[in-house]
Amino acid sequence: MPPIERLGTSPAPKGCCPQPFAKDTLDACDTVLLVKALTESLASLGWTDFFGDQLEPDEASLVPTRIASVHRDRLAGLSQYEQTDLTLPTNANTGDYAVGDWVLVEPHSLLLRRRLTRKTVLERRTQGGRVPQLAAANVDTLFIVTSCNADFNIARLERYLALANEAGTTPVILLTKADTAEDAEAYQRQAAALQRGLAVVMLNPRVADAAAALAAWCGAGQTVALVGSSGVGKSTLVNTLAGSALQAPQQTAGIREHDAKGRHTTTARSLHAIAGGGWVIDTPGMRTLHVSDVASGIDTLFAEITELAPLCKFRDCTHVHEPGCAVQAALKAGTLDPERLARWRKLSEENQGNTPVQSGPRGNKSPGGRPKRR
Ligand SMILES: Nc1nc2c(ncn2[C@@H]2O[C@H](COP(=O)(O)OP(=O)(O)OP(=O)(O)O)[C@@H](O)[C@H]2O)c(=O)[nH]1
Ligand SMILES: [Mg+2]
Ligand SMILES: [Zn+2]
Repeated sequence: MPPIERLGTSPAPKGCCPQPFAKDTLDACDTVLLVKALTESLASLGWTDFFGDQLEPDEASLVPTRIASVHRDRLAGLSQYEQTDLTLPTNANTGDYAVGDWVLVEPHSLLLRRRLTRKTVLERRTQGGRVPQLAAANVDTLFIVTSCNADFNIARLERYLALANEAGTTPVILLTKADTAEDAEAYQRQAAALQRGLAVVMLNPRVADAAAALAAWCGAGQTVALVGSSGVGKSTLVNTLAGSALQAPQQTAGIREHDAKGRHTTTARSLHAIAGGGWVIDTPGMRTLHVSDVASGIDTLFAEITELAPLCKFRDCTHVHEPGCAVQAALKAGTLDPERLARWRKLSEENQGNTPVQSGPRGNKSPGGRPKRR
């Protein structure tokens, strides 16, 4: 992995012991300045008190490191001092870590000692997969990228939104390839109607202006991640956000003309510095997105339905045939879109079907009771 220059400090030689903890060689004033400078640089990597508060007193000599890329057999990390491959603890699997994770590393051996609890985690279930796959961790904003062409699919965008809501990240829809569409505004209108207060940004990832259009969500200490189908322009946008400092651009490739499908050019997740501050995570294009354990994410997405449910006569109303159903009443009154209700029903049912049922102490079953992995 090439050095990331924006960190400002020249990387220490591999395995070199970081110095912030050798305080006895400095006077008190130097120590305060040094600790302040290091904290600022850690903060620019996305470190906050949320992670600092997790450190135990005997962990002061370990180096906080952010996972920069995850491969099948190797993990790369980024600290204030260097970028380096990390040594995994025995029996650990690279699949246990997500790009964006904070871990504590031994300075000499580069042994990964412990992962810190995540503030947010994006995970998805693959078809038939028992354990959800980790997409990215500690992400502040999820850029859901789609194009103004055959890739644009409302039901799929709603799945991404449910995932982002559940993960606690702010979703923003990015619409690319407006230059190839006849009526790009129609795509923008449809996207904006998907969730209350949802930001939708139309941009061309190939031009430098794209960075300015996203400045509100980027900046020092912020982490954004890009998700979406193959070929929508995620890696092109990473290269534009990284700007001229980028030494090894992400590979990009044209799409198939006849159906606008991409070629799955990106195959691993990776973290990149944004020229104006902050970090962006590139991810491989997803073919399908199955939902599981995202009940509250669905509630936020379909707020107009969620809000009506308590007004129904029966607490367990299915909003299909029950008397006194506020949802059916809204449908009849024309204040609720029947297509939204149909998609809410389909997504909720799929989510319930995929969410493990937990048995309580008396054998009571409660859906969605699985404790969240963080
Ligand atoms: N005309 C036009 N082309 C674009 C735009 N955005 C991206 N492209 C092109 O779309 C193609 C695919 O872009 P990539 O950045 O490789 O797409 P990706 O989302 O990273 O794809 P995967 O890595 O396969 O998931 C490239 O040829 C880009 O130049 C746009 O707004 N307009
Ligand atoms: Mg890509
Ligand atoms: Zn009802």
